[in-house]
Amino acid sequence: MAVILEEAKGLNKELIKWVKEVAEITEPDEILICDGSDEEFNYLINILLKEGSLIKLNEEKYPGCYLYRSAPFDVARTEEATYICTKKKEEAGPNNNWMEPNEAKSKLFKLLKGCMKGRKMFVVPYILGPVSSKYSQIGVEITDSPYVVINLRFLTRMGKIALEKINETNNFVKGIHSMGNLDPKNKYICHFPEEMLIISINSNYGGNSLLSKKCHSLRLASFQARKEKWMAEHMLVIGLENPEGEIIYITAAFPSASGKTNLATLSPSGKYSNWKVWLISDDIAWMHVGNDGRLYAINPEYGFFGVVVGINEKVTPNLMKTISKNTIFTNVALTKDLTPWWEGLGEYPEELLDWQGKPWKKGKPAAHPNSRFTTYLKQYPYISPYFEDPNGVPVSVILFGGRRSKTIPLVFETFSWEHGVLAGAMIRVETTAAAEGEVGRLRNDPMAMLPFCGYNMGDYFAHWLEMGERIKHKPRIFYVNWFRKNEKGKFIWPGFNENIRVLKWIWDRIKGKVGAEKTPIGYIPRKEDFDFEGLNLKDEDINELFKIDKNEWIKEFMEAKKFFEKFGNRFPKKLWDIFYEILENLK
Ligand code: OXD
Ligand code: MN
Repeated sequence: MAVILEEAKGLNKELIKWVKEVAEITEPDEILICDGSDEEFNYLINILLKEGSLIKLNEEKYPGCYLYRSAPFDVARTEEATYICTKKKEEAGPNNNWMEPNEAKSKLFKLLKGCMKGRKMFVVPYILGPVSSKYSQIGVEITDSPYVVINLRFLTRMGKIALEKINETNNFVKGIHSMGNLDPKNKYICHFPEEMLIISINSNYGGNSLLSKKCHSLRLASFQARKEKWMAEHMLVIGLENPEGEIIYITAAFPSASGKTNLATLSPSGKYSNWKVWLISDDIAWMHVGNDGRLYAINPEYGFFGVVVGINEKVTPNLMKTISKNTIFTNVALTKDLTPWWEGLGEYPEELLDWQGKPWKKGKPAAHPNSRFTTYLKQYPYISPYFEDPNGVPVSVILFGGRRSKTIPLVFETFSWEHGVLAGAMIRVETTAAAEGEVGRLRNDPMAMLPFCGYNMGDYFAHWLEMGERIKHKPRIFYVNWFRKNEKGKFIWPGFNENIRVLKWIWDRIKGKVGAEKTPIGYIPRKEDFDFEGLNLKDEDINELFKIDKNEWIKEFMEAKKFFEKFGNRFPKKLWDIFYEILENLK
């Protein structure tokens, strides 16, 4: 059970000093050091139940599950309020909001002054990555939000185990979070990568407040990874096993709410039921070059914080099983049976409370489109036996992708690592509800990292190229798009579990079993090598799925050019060379 600071034994001196400094500014009533025990979890749950923001769900149907309702205006990541505070503005780059560190701190400390009066301060030590891995890192999040603490318990290895590690290393990332008064005008999520410090105030939404996730695992980690020559990426990691029991490991970078969780939890069925997809990560990968010259990936996280909308028994049965116990649902609807409900689960029930707890009205969303579930990755039936391997898994394939209704074919293979880097850098996708702002607008989102790269993306592209030089056995890079639409505006590709067919083609490519058709933008499948059987796709649909319209692609390149030019001479010349070579071929 969490103990008050004064009674905590064997605490790291540096940690005590910092906690006291933060407490002096924020003035909490009590400081509690979290140990991650069940008792502590129940204590926190009771605080939220009493406060009324949490509801216990039907214990018979959803054992150990709760529904949390957030403030209605605090439901997604706020990119406008997210800053990288490096000494020099160019370090943050045109891809980030920037504030000078001292200016940021003086603004933030004013907001933090006395913000925890009448509240408890929770000190949450956590480990990112398998406990015994040399690639793992430790962080401590100070927060006044019990919701944050219960989420961190799922998402990280937190509490006692992390406190013990801090004493071994004396080195940890510092995160300060306060819900403040949730004032949207004074919301800030600030990163100080040169000091490994994060300060977030006035939001309780996961991506803004669970500092281990985007803030530490991606923004700070990507900054550090460049210096130390490894990679922190917004990528899922899976093992693909064929019927003979051979496995290859695949990572995939798709922008937020674009199907990463679905691919990570793909359940092959029908004629592919003798294939398996093993889950290692649904959102983030940390990758290092191993002694054997291959690229190895670990998942820094311990749990899911995934989008719920669309999950159901039919298409995502294993995921449905995973979230039917020990899960925190945020901003879903509620049936009169006290079970959670969201769009995609099935027919609308007769009686339903929407995500704000009001009677649901026809025509309106019942669950928020960015409603989430938080649970342990280990609850997933096909969690990889290598999930906790301290060395990680060797990556053979990297996928890029995103939501595009036009232009991008179902799948293409890039010509080389460098061309793969260019393809990743050219990702342009339709925006989703995971971030505040307009949904469905096309924006550049290189490697799905635009909101998460903690430094200048010009340098980030150069880092990818440099990593390519260091990796002797490079993963092959492919690009996928499940979301192409036909003239009638309908999705052509069935997606979901049928995506196994695309993975099978990729498998055959890297095993050298099939050839491919060379186009100016990469290799696409020959129709005879790709399994369309049983999908009832018309020839014209198949043609559309793989169509490379040169004019549309030239436009795509022109859009990329505008974007790349923002990075001036930090954009690698090597990528310009490949860019113009392909553009010439398109013409
Ligand atoms: C997430 C996101 O929550 O990308 O994973 O927004
Ligand atoms: Mn994500």
